[in-house]
Amino acid sequence: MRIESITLRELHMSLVHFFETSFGRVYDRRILLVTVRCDGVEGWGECVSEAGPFYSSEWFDSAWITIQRYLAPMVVGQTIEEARNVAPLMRRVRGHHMAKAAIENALWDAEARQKKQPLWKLLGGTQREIPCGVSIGIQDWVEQLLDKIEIELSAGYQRIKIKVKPGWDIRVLDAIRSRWPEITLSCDANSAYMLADVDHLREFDRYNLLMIEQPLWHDDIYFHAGLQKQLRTAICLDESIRHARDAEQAAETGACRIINIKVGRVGGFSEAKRVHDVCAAHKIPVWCGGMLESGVGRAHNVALSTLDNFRLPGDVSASKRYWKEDIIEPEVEVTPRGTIVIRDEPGSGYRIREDFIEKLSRHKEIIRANSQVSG
Ligand code: OSB
Ligand code: MG
Repeated sequence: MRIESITLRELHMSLVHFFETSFGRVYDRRILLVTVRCDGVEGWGECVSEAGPFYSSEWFDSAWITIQRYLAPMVVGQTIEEARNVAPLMRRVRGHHMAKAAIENALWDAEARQKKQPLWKLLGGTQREIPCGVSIGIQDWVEQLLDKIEIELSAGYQRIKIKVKPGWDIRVLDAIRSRWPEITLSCDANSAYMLADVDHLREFDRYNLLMIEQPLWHDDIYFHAGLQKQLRTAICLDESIRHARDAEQAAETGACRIINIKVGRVGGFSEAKRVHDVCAAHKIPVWCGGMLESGVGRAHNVALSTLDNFRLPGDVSASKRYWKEDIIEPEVEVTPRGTIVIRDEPGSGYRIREDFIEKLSRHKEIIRANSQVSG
């Protein structure tokens, strides 16, 4: 595959409902789309960095400029055998996983289209229907949250995950369990607690949770291992798993019993597959996390979720939960059984609505061969 050019686009899309985590509330998203052109075929990827450096140190502008100044010049004009061979070309840049993933994933998309194969097969997936859960943000009132849970349960979702933080946790879990003693329920702290909160965190054990996600620091594994020994509830790591070696370390230290894989966080499909394989070897089930993606990233999450160790419902849910109108066709839909049925068309299985994307675009930049790597 000869990489002829990389196009960056910035789109603005309003969320149907605001989304609040322990680090803040968002109403809309700046979507960064990456298009690669190889041998006349286009592949699409989405950079999942958020508008600000809160979930991770990467954010929209840092990703854009890192791709423009460093990553794109390292790969444009190069010829690679397969999409997974692009990661070594970008290795000199440290970190910036979400920026790298957008390029690598766009190349996987292009490779699948070139080979007229579904992306999920190219990735090595086996599951033809994937289980879905939802992630519900912090609300203004508990009643509002209960109403939302009711809606998602009626839609068929197999697992409800709520965001928690000090002051929005025990009282909320209590209200949910009083109404629904049996549903599959988890919570995500996005690093809102400290080791000194261990007694408080032990109260979570009363609610029969499937897991508690990332209770402590975003970059910690060691202290999570200490915490896991003191909790009955399984810890799931999200933020602190940046690559396969982190997953290995988490498994060996007993820092968690479950891992959430976000393809952007680990730097692309090839590393996501390695994290998946390390977890499988250690009998740690994984599930696919979400970053409020547009259809482009969502379709990639769907494809990744077909790998066989994705054994728990992911945060991969229907387009309409996020957007009035998505940029792919058909939109991602969830069955009344709370699953997504995998599509068999070549590529991601979803058509990119280029006209609509053009209408939503605020900025566009094309990087072609001969541009120099700065610095
Ligand atoms: O921690 O999983 C997270 C969204 C933004 C940043 C971090 C997280 C999330 C979600 C949303 O939980 C999952 C989704 O896309 O629905
Ligand atoms: Mg999380």
